[in-house]
Amino acid sequence: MSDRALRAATQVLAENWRGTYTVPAAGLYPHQWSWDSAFIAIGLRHISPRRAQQELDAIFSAQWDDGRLPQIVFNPRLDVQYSPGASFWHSERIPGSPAVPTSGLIQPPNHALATLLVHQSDPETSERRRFLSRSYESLLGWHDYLEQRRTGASGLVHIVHPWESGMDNSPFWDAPLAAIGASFGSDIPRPDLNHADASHRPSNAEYGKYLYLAARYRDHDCDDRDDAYPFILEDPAVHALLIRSEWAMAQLADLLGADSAGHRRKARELTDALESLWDDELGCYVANDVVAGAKQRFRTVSGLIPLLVPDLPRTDELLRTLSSEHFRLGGTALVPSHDLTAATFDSARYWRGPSWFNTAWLIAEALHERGFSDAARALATQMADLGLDHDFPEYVDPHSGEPRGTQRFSWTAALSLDLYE
Ligand code: 9YW
Repeated sequence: MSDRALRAATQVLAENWRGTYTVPAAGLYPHQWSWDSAFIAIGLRHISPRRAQQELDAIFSAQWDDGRLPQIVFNPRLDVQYSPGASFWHSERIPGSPAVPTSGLIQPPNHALATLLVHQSDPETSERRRFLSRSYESLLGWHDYLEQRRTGASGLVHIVHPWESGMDNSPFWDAPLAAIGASFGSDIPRPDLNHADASHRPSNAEYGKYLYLAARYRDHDCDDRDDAYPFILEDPAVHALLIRSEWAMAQLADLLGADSAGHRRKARELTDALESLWDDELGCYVANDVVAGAKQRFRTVSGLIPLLVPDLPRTDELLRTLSSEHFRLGGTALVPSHDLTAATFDSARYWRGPSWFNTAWLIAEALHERGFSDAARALATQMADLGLDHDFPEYVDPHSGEPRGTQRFSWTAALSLDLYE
């Protein structure tokens, strides 16, 4: 990689480092986010394996007694800068919460995958710090939580809030949110709008529903036992990342001399369950609304991420969809978060069209592993160029490549380091 690119990305990660973890972006996201940290660690391992381990240690040390890894670990001193913060969740009042203030929700399970990659980058430091054995114990609890408390009769893991998908305002959530009559009310704090253009962010109506659901989940002590809870969704990317992480668990178990057969068995069972989210007409996986019993039939990048799953029966169809007019791989900036031809597509607004760097990295990885090295390299080069040219944006307009959201965004910088290997 060029010295300039290395220096620029390293600088962003240094600015956003808070001693034991990295914030996603200094103004907009001033706390630690769970799946961000895993992506950030994947990049950090190239400049400091020790810091990459600390990044994951910090999220593991906020684990709840039931095994969940929280969506956000708050810095309580910055409560007014982000909503909803520590004073909304009051996690200290919830049984089984950790010593540090956190959100009660979760984010997609990319942590075992990150742990494996971080360990492999410097096994000696990892051994000295007992990183692998400590992380493996936390990850066992995390996957148990997902596979026991968050998996229904379908065998698919489910989320209880759009934030848990990591793709907050995806069209997948439109109908399920519309079906919820209640909202949080009109007095909705939006400190995010001090840092990003309102037309790039979710709407106030969406935020009303987000806060309503978060308050309801919190008021039931985040115990996953609210029978009439109105938002239970099965999402292809969340499920695919769990499968991929279960395969990573098998490798971690082998490295530790533990039993790996159970992990492989689970990974295969989870892969079988994924088939029920396949939509033949759309040529991708879709989300399922468990409450309404209705598929959410949209093409989104979430429905392509199963490409990362080993031995996936739908690989050829997914590759066709990725190259089709709907996502135009190679003919547009990165991979759009939503179908370019859909009426619901919006090139600027968050997860309804813009291209994100974490999902591009996941797709590039999948292409690389499947032997499409040219396509993988082209995507990687695009990621690196767009990152450097636009000061590491949060996301970009898929048509123009123009930056959207905030800038100096940590996973954009971190993952660009990974691609220059
Ligand atoms: C928010 C931190 C997070 C990401 C999510 C992204 C966004 C938080 O930012 O959610 O306030 O909307 O959607 O994937 O983890 O970078």
